Amino acid sequence: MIKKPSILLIFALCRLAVFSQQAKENFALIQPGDSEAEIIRKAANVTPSERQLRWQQLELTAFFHFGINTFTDKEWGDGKEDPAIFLPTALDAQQWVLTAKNAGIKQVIITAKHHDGFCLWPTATTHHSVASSPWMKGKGDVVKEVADACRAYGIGFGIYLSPWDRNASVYGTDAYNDFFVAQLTELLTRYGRVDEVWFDGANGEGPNGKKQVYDFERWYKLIRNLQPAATIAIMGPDIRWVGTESGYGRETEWSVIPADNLDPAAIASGSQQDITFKPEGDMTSDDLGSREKILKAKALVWYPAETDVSIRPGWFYHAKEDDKVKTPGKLMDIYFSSVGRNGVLLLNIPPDKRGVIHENDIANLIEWKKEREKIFSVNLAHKAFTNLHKRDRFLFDKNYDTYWISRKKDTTATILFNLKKKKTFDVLLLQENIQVGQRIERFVLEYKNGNQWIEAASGTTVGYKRLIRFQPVTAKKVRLRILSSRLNPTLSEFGLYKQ
Ligand code: FUL
Ligand code: CA
Repeated sequence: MIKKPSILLIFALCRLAVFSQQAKENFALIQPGDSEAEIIRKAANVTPSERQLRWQQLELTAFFHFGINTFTDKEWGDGKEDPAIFLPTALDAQQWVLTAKNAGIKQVIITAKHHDGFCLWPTATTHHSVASSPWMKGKGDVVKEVADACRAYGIGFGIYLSPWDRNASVYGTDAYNDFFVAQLTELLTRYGRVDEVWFDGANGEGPNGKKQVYDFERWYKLIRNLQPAATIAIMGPDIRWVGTESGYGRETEWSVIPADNLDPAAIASGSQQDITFKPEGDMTSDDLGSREKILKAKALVWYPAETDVSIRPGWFYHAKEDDKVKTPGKLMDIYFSSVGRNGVLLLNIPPDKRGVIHENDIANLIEWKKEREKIFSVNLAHKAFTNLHKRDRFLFDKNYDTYWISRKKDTTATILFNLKKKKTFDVLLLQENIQVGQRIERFVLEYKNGNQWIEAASGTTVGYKRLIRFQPVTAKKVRLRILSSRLNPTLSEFGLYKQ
């Protein structure tokens, strides 16, 4: 007679299956005796968690900074504002989300509460909210309007909830952590799926101001529990601030960087992606993840860069900045320097006092989108003959999941592209498959002129996406030389374009 397997045995088998699937992790511990080669091998095998991968592939996301500051014409409110001044005359969150969508943006984040403490949703935690305003006779909910519009248009939805709160009377006491948890709980349970939670590190209290110890760990656990797919950004475990608010990321941008506070005991309880702490260490210098840095590390994490910038000088809308909206050319430059440097762009588009996005912003966004489409619609290398045999078609199939990978022992590679005829191009696109790991350390693009190979462009890291602009080149034979890589490199896509 066949004995029924015990529940315990089934449970044990299930766990085994889960663990074997999780061979890929978004962290690695470095042991004291690890050789240089072993550390490099570990770094090359760190990969994004599912939520980090989804977020990276969005490429373009938007912020909507809107709130009491929109009506006081300020950037930072002091929390003493009268909710009676919050009175948008024609608020239309569908217009906001559609504006973003028409610009090619895939996810938006609403400032549910900025530093002034004014809540854009009718919270039970404070009277300092839209419920106390004349807008819709106190029956309105901006967060809901945005969430509903996102769902209607198939756009990701995220919330910004400022830890620093200049209105809450409990700020500076233990009770504030309960207050914050109550606010988060409302936001994470009332509006359906939340894709990103953005915690700002800003605090202007100064040396004599209120001191608040944030119970981040409790907040992270709550988010993982209520919205497991949401990435937690900036003061959080999943996404790192690139380090400036200019829109320009690093030339060399590693998504795998040291995290010296990664605790082996915490890791034993699960993978880093579900461990609820923010990696610590140097996050703003020029070099975060070079060999020199990782060789000194105690642990490594996948902690990718988000590049936030406003389409206007300020984060909130000011009529006096209507003629200072970033031009399509400037937005393009930012695109190449954020998305094109292994980052995700978080572009702020602040709605005005009417509660709509101003026509100047819309015009520039649409033009920017058109110009992007013009550049990237035709890959001039498409179906070029290469020296890669069968795997070459993966480079041009517009499918990120299919990729070329060099032989296991190769940490350099030369890929020859024989274009069908002479073409003129001035933009290079490279994408590594980060589901395998970020590996490429140095590359050069060359073209053949007579008998000579001449450099057109060169760079260091690639990561999820690398874009480089260069002087126009006309050639039939082109080659990409990967000069250095951590283990064998991959390429999901290769592109040559003309601006
Ligand atoms: C900063 C804040 O102080 C600004 O007001 C804005 O929200 C920006 C995105 O982050 O830290
Ligand atoms: Ca591909």
